[in-house]
Amino acid sequence: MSTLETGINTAYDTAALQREDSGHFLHPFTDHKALAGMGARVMVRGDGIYVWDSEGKKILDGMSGLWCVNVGYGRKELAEAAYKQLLQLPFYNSFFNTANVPAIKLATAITQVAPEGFQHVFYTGSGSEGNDTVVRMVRRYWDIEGQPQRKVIISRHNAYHGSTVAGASLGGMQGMHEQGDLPIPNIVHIDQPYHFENGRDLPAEEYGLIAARKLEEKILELGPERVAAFIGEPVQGAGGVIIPPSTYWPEIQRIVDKYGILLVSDEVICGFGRLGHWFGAQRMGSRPDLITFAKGVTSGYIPMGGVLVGGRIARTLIDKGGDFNHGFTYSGHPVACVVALENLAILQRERLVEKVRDETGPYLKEKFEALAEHPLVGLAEACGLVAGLVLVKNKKPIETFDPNLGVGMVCRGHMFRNGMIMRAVGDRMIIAPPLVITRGQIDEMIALIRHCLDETYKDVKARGWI
Ligand code: PXG
Repeated sequence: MSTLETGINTAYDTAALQREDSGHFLHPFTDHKALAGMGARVMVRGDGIYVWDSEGKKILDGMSGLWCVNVGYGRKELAEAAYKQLLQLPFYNSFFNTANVPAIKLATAITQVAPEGFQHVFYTGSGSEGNDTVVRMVRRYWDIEGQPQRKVIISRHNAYHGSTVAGASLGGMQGMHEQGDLPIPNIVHIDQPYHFENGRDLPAEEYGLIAARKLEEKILELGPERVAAFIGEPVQGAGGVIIPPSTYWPEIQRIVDKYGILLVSDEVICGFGRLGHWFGAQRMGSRPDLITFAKGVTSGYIPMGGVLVGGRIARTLIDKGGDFNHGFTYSGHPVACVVALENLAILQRERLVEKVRDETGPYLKEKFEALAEHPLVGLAEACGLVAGLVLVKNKKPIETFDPNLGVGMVCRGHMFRNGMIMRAVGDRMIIAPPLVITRGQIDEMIALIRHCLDETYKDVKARGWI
C-alpha cells in the first residue's frame, strides 16, 4: 500500500488543507471566522494513545478523540470486522419486520454486560439520537400507562445530552439554549452537583444530599403527577468532569423511587468501562430505567448509539404498546454492529474494564490528585479514567480567576505546544484518556501536565493575572 493510501509518512501541505478547510467545511461548535484566521489543526494518524498531525507532531491524546477511542487507535481487528461486513452486507434496514445478524448478536452482547434488568436495546446513530429516543420513549411509556399528563423531564444545568433539538433541550448549556429557542416545552433544569463551586464550605457528603434534594423540591413545585423522568450523566463530561459526592446518586434514586418517576442514565461517556464498571450507574449506585450509550460502544471507530431499555419500560412497550413510531435508517447498522461486537470482545479479552477499576483508575487518581499541590491548582480529582483540575488565582483561601481572562485556554495552548491534548472547560482542565493507557503512560502524561502547568503559571504571572 502506498503511503498516500495509508496516510502514514505522507508529506501534507498543511496550509493548502487549512485553506480548503475554511473554504468549505463548517465545523461543529466553532467560530468559523476565528478558525479561518488561525487554520485548523489537521490530524492524520493515530496509534495507541497517540495521534499525529499533518506537521508530523506526535500528541498524547488525553481526550480519546472526544471521549470515545477507548481501545486506542490503530486496532486492525475493528477495521477487518468492518471490511468483511461491508463486503457481505453493507446495509439493510431493521424496519418492516427485518433484522440482520450483527444487530441481533450485538443486542444480546450488550444486555449481557448491562446492569441487571436490561434485556433490550434500541439502536440509534449517535448519542443525541439516543437522547431523542429517550424523550420519545419516556412519553410513550406514560401514555400507554394511562398517565399522559406526565410529560416533564427534569435535567440539570451544565449537563450535556447532545445537540439535536431534544438533546440540546435536555442539556443545560445556556449558550446552546440561546441559539435555538430551547429548551422545548416540558424540559426543566435543576442545579448540578458541583461541590467545589456550589458548596465547598460543607463536607462533600452533606452537600451531595443537598444537591440531590433539589430534585425533590422541583418535583413538588411541578406537581409529582406531571413528572415523567429525571436524566443525568453519572459524571458530567462536557460540563467539565463534574464528579458528584458519593451521597448524590443514592439520594436521587430514593427520590425517583418515592415519586415513581423514571430514571435515565446518560452513559454516552461513562458507559463501556470509562469509570471502571461497564456502566457508570453501577459505580454510582443508581438503578436506571433507561441508559443512553454511544461513543465507547464502538470506541468511536464508526458512529453508533442507542438506548438500553430496562424491564419496566420494555414490558409496557412490548406487551401493551403496539407500534412505536420511532426509528432511524441506521438503527442497527450491520457494519456499526460488527465493529461494536469486536470492540466488546477487545474490552473483555484485555479485561480493560477491570483494569480501569483495579489498576489504572486508582493509579491515575493517586498521580492526578497529587497535582493539587501545584500553586495554580485549587482542586484535582479523578474517577475511573476521567479527571479534572481547577486553575485558581489563590489557593488559601480559594480565589478563582476572572472567567473572561480565559486562563483555561492559555493552559490548553501550552498543553498542545508540548504534545498533550487536555481540554479546557472554563478554568477546569480535563482528561479522559483511552482505557488502554498503561501506568508508564500515565506517568508520562502526568509529567507533561505538570510541565505545562509550570509554563502556564509563569505565563499567567507575566501577564499580571496573579
Ligand atoms: N450525551 C453525552 C453525555 C455526551 O457526552 C452526547 C450525549 C451526544 O452524543 P453525540 O454522539 O450526538 O455527539 C454526548 C456527546 C465536549 C463534547 O465538548 C462532548 C460531546 C460531544 C461534543 C463535545 O466535551 N459528548
